Amino acid sequence: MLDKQSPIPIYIQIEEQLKQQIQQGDFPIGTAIPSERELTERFSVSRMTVRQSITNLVNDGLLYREKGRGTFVASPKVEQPLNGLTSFTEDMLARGMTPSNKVIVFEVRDPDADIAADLQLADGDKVYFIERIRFADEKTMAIERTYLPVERFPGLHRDLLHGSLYAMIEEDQQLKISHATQRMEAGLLKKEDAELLQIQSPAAILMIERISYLDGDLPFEVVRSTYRADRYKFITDIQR
Ligand code: 16G
Repeated sequence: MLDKQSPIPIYIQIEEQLKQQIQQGDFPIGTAIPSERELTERFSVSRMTVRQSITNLVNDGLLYREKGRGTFVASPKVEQPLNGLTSFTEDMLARGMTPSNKVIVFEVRDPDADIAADLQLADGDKVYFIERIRFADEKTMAIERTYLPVERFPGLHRDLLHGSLYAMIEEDQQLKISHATQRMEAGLLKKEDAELLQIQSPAAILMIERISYLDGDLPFEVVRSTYRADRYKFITDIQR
């Protein structure tokens, strides 16, 4: 099964074979792959070699490890287009997944200078700070930290945020969301966020900051999101 004469390193050949088996459905989503010991015997290679192949597949998000339990086949990543201004709820529903949220923090605060500038606030204006964990089919996907101007949404309370923020703005408040600017960068999961997302650190994340505007160029939210890199793939259509 392995070609020991090939210039392709053995651990990569094993990785490719396991990948193929995952893609063919030989190991269905959520099931354990054979143990390191079994794979070592099957391929007649060292445990180090097998471990390297598995680590690569874990890093690519095809497998995940659970301490003391084994290595399992991960669900395929969510493919998230970056060119539409959609909400988390809309995105998950469009994929046939069930979105849910957990509001961790809801409070009124004095904004930092950068948030105040992005939201074009006047001196003394306050913001709601909302920290939510976002789930799809009960699995953690992202943490969103949202800042909204209190003045634009008087009377907002925690219970309204168990559903969609955008639906609340557009349907309840009858406001028109028009456009947004996003910045994205790679990062490593912080310890406190690992607990919220119920995953082990170190893990790769994608940090997205979105400033969104209502009709008339009025900024209404700054959102700093931490997306699980093992659950997301971002896509854009580009033209020339
Ligand atoms: C998305 C947006 C976020 C927005 C949220 C509303 C990104 C990076 N972020 O997650 O800015 O606040 O959707 O979702 O796409 P909701 O209407 O489901 O609460």
